[in-house]
Amino acid sequence: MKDTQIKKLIEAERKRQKRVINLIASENYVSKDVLEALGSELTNKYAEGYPGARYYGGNEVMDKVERLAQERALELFKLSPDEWAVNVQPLSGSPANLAVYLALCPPSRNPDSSFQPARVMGMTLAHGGHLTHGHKVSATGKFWTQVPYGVDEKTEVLDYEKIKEIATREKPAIIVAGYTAYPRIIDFKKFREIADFCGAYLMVDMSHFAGLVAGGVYPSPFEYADVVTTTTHKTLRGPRAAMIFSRRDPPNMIGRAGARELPKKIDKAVFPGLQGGPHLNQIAAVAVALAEAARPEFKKYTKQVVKNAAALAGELARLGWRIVSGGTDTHLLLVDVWMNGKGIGGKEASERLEKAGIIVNKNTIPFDTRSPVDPSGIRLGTPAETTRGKQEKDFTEIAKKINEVLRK
Ligand code: DSN
Repeated sequence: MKDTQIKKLIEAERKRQKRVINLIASENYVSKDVLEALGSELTNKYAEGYPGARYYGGNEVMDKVERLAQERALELFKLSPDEWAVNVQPLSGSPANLAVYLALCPPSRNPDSSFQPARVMGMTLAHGGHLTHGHKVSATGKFWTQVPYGVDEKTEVLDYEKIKEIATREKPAIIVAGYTAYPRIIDFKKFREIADFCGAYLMVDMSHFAGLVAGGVYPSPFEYADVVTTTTHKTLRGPRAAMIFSRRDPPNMIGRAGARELPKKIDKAVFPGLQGGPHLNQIAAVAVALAEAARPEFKKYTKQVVKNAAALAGELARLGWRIVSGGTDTHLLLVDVWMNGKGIGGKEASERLEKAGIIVNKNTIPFDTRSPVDPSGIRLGTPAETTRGKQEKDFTEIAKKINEVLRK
């Protein structure tokens, strides 16, 4: 590289990544093949539109790239192309979620031409939901009205009766399940029943656990959801990008006007609704990651990710730290480091850990009494360090080191 300034910065970041223990639950380390696809000449091409229907010439190769990514995505999650479609163009998770709301329940206008926002039922940010599940600071909370739900105060897990009660009362157009800081398995069947009961679409945002679904260590949402969104760079271990899967015949749409229209609506919402030219280098890198995730080694990897998270949670609990919901079934855990004033704040915890070479993020815990800028918790995840070969015994050691640093 001739640009020495950027070259130095890339080198510095490469070294930083090597030096630290990375426990950011949403990060991972991609393969050389993924990097090669990302850094390829595919970045030079405009391909607005979809395979076979582009607005620019010269797209015969790009069509093949995009179709291959679509085929691999459906195959990885064991989906028949007769039942499911997938859009691989979203640049990342936030635009993917926005595209779904735009497609399924666009804001309408009142007679006085003011906006009439539809209702999106999503988990509140403080309990583990994502900004794009309707939080007021996100466009999704400005053009849609969030119907918030959360976890039970005592158990810190989802209370499906309560969720049903809220959905029945508020009648949202979409119910979103799948979160950024929820360490437990989600009962998608129960969500389907609730969605059917109140006539809502069921959208699952599996960004965090997509890799675990692919590896067979987390239940697949596809049997129950109408739409599934996912980023591709977390447990799935691909480049930063996203995908939207949509059912050709959503159960509560069969026979109704608009049935079989869902994938078309999603495609239109992504392009031209929200985005311009797709990033085909990124889509090619997604295709590479999808093929990698279909290999037996990836299954082993995801098993280890979950075992490692259990080992980390178990040892931290043994050392006296409160783990939100009492543990984890996934790749992540939330540690209550504040413990009602007996411990330290999440901000201080993450800063101290960073100084000791352990990278985490501060995180609210359900019913947090502190603020999001200095919450009561930290979120820890095992995907990145498992990619580097760490096992349970290593995570037990990491837990000990975390304990030392936090108790100083
Ligand atoms: N920022 C991601 C996470 O860390 O979970 C979600 O978008």
